[in-house]
Amino acid sequence: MKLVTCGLPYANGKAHIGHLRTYVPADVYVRYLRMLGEDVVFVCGSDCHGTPIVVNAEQQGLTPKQLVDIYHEHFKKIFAELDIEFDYYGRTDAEYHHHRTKEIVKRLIEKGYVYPKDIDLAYCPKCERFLPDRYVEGICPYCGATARGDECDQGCGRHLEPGEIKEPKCKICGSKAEFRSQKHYFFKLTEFKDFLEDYLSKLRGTENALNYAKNWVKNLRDWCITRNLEWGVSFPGEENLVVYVWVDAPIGYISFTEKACENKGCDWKEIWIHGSCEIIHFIGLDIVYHHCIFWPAMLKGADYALPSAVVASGMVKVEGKTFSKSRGYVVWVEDDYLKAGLSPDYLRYYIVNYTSHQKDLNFSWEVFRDKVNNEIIATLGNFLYRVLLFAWKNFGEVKMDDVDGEILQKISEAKEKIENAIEEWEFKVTSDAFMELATFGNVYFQNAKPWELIKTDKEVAGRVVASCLQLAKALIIFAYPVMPRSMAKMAEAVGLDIKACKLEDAVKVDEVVSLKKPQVPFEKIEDEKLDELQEIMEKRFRGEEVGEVGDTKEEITIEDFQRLDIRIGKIVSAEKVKGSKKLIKLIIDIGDEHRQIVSGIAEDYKPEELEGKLVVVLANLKPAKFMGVESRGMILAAEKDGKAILLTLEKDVEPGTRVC
Ligand code: B3M
Ligand code: ZN
Repeated sequence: MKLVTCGLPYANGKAHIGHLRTYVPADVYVRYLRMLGEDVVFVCGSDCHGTPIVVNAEQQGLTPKQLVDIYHEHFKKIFAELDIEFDYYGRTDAEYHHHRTKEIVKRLIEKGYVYPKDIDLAYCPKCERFLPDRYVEGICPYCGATARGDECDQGCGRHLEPGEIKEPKCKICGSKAEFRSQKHYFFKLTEFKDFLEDYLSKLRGTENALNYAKNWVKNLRDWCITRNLEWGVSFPGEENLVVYVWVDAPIGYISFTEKACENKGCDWKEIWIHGSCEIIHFIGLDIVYHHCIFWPAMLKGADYALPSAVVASGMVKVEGKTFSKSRGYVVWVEDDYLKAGLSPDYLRYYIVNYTSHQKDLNFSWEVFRDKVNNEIIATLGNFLYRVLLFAWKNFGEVKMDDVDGEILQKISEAKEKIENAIEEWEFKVTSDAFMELATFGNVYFQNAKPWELIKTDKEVAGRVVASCLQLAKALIIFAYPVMPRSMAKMAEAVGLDIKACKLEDAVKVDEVVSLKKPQVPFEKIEDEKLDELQEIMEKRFRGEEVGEVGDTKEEITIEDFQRLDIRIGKIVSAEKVKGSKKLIKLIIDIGDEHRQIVSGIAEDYKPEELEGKLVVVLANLKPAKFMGVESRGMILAAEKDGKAILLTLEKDVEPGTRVC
């Protein structure tokens, strides 16, 4: 058995093509492994903790849980639409995950690998709180660049330990932070130096990951594993601390395996305790340190099994520019791609086929157009459709007793290429192998001219068709892991149960093949659509607002609408929430009661402007807490240039009046 995992996306924003760089190849890999007869468990899940999520939630006027719910569902949907099929897709804020994390941390404590130490941490006197990680901004002590609390993201890229940052400033209120001493807990990473050196000399995976890791292991420091936050897995024995997100996130690989095994009826301990399976991590190149240094040391310290391979994908560029959401060098999976109605298979093929898994991938619509038109449609699609249509029309059933030896030879060669490439995580080589086979098929069909032969000698034509059908079957099998949706469609036409197929079925010759009318394998993309997508991308580069392709919400019924309790309320009092730039606490008269509602409008309205105003209130929204302040309901506003404009009334009415 093998376990394959993917780095956990933060449930903190929408999926973009940079995410897919890891997930698509991992899914392709798992599908190939299964076609090689391997038993595979494939897991991933949302990374729900960490300061970016807490900060972001606060800025959007949501609780961390609410924010995480939104993006967890988003990622699940994206993965389903791209046919990335995990055996289990979990979330790290789930009870079972907290349980496993605490168990492991307790074990590390018991075994003497964790010690307390007083350190000087950034503290905001105005907000009266310690400032973990992204709550603080300052100067990198190593290179002098502007950095955030846990990482020098704009300079040397180093991981920063709490207390290291110079000239700290509070990210929430902007005031100058001071240093105050506080007790935190450290993991004795330095004790694992010899172990790690030996481990890394045996670890398999892509060269990019292994080379970096071998360099870093020379310079280890103990690692602070606690943070001052409320959101996260609480640190055993310390009520006010949670474990650092990079302690609990990789433990998700274990807790999600437990869940996957529950469903599949296998034993997770075989994988994670007894070490009788291979564990293969697919990650992005930016998180090699965490996976090759912190993680194996933690596992070793807690007596868990160790990963066998770390496979790191290269980074993603957009039109040759370094990926950057803030600069607009980004392609959103849902808004830009799926909503344009494009087949998931095109993007899967692009990601796998553009370059070696380890190298940087460049996304451009121009290359996309070329790959879809010339490779997917004109080469693979053309061969499959021509052969299957011709065979169905002229034969219906084809006797396979005389398949050309040259064809079988070519199929075997391609199969071998694919098998070797899978071993090396070189998915470009696998996809090139089936595309070359399709090119060969087109030439073969064209030269043999069965459409002429059939007029003079149906038997000879039948042999050509049988050979081409064998080749078509092989192509469907070989291409299925990369383009599952289209190949499943093609498999139906030749009566293949594709889900049960193994790679070796490509060289097995059946007695007869009965054909059904084939569907067109791939839809052509209109030039206008690609031009539109190109235009959206360029607009975003220029920093202009971009409407989504097909930006409308689904229809609802009047009953759906009637479930909303919307009424008029009168603001009785308003005050700013302590320690927040955006939040205001309102007491609103909604007829039968005075409601407390927290709203993110403090940058657009002063409290004194609000008192006495009539507003529109959604009264039956689930209660939530913002920065510890309870909110029961929401007031409605329009948004213009990032500013809130409150909805109010044309004539005065009594508070509590229904909106219908
Ligand atoms: N949530 C996402 C990243 O840094 C982070 C990965 C966790 S993997 C255990 O790419
Ligand atoms: Zn502050």
